[in-house]
Amino acid sequence: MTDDVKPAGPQAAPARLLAGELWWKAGVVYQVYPRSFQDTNGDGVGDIKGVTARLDYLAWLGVDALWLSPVCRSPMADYGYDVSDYCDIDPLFGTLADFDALVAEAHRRRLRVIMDFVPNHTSEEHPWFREARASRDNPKRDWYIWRDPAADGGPPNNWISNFGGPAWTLDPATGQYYYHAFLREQPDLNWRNPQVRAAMMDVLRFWLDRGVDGFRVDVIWHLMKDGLLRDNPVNPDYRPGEPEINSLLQIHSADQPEVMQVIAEMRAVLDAYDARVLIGEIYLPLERLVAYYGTDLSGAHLPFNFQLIQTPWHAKAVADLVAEYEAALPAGGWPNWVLGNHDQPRIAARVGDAQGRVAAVLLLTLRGTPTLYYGDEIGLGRVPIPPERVRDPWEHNEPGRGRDPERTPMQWVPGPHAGFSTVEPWLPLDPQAQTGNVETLRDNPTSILTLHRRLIALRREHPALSIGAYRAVSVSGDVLVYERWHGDEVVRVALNFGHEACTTEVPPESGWEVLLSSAGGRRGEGPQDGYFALAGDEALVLVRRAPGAEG
Ligand code: TEU
Ligand code: CA
Repeated sequence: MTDDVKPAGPQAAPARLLAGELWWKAGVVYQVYPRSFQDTNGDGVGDIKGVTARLDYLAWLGVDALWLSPVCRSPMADYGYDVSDYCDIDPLFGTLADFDALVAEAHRRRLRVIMDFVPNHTSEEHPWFREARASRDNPKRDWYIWRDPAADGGPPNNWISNFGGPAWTLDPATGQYYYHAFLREQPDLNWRNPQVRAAMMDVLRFWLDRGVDGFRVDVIWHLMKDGLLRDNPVNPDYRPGEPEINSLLQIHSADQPEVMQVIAEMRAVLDAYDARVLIGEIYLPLERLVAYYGTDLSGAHLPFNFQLIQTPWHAKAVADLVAEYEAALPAGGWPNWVLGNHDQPRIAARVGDAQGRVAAVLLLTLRGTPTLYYGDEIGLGRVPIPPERVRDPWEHNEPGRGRDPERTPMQWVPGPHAGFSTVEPWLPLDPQAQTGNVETLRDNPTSILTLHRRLIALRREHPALSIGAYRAVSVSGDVLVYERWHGDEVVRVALNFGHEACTTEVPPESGWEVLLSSAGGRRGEGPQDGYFALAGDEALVLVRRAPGAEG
């Protein structure tokens, strides 16, 4: 058997449009940060036509859905997470027609499109907020969260912005403060107001009617705040150097029980359409996270599970995490796993290039929907950002917290600007772009890109990996072992989180063989005296074939 992976056009990919909700259960989601995927008009910023131009690549890679970070109209104070019109595309990214073409072209390739929905706050330039701030008795005033100053003239309570500094800004003209969980340019909507809810449900329908396959809902756990806006208590475990937001326990500013009702309303809107998905962005501890599946699964289909981002990179810690997560899931709740996104240091930067391969095997073999962050499949690491090129406002507020290093342009070819643009891009390219790019890596049988493509293909070939059950096997030293099974097929995964070579034992039944090694090669290899060798930083995917079965 050989390990060759030949590039193939989308026509060579097996059918991937799965019936009903299976598409988001068995499929792989790929996050595109549109500013950084592909520029087509030479302004150094990625655009929608660029995403469309790269759909063949996504089909070749084998993913099932793309999630697009925000492309709606925005003054870009937070790079699209500050929306000034929910029903239009920002001219920087293109037009509604470009968007429709993207959806049509994606669907033609059997790729689903998931939009980013940012309902917690608007831009300060949204017409709703312009009206709201016009006067205290404006009909839209109550669409946002306004309060009189405290007795000393300061903010109404002690809440802190997620980007540092106060979460309240005084509007001098009307003499009241408005609340913003993020930038002052991102006023929070008042989700207790039924008109706000109705308007936002209409936004969902607007995009559903255009054919989008689902939403990733930004900071969904933030939508409802304490009705009395009580002070948050001080965090006794806060250590200097952490983001300022961690100095308070966010018990009153987010994660209120009333939010479940809002999410159920969103779900009801989606459920009136066929097989659309609702994904919630939620940074909460496990026991709170799983509440977002909702009573009788009336909540988010997939409350994003960021636990792998927050757990130390050790076999035992990851084993414990998987066990806790599997145990915490509600009956019928479908798991999901995330290794990185546009807010988090890249996986290769966190664990190194060698363990980055182990991480890819983990992400794509655990039970649950994986979300892959663009660029991780070519091994992008932390890209250095010179001070004069900083873009993220968080970096200006709290130096060191900036998210630019994980938002740099995708690298397509070894040529100028890595094929991302014809001009200098909005953020610098990885200095290693000449070697770390799609064209260079795609025909290399041992590249990180080939590893991703093979893992995604394996999930399609082996239902044990995409929809099979999960069973923990062992954790000993640096090696974590688990199994996935479906029908009579058993797939076993052994991950070496250490740099030293070791071995992993398989049960005495015959028929074990290697399906994939993170290092490439070894396919079809059997055990030696009941053991498989594991190199340092190597992960193996094994399969047990019934004796006599063809491989
Ligand atoms: O992020 C929410 C959010 O909580 C993160 O910024 C978080 O504070 C941090 O990254 C956790 O380590 C979402 C978007 O993903 C982000 O890009 C936006 O800036 C933010 O909401 C505001 O819309
Ligand atoms: Ca552009």
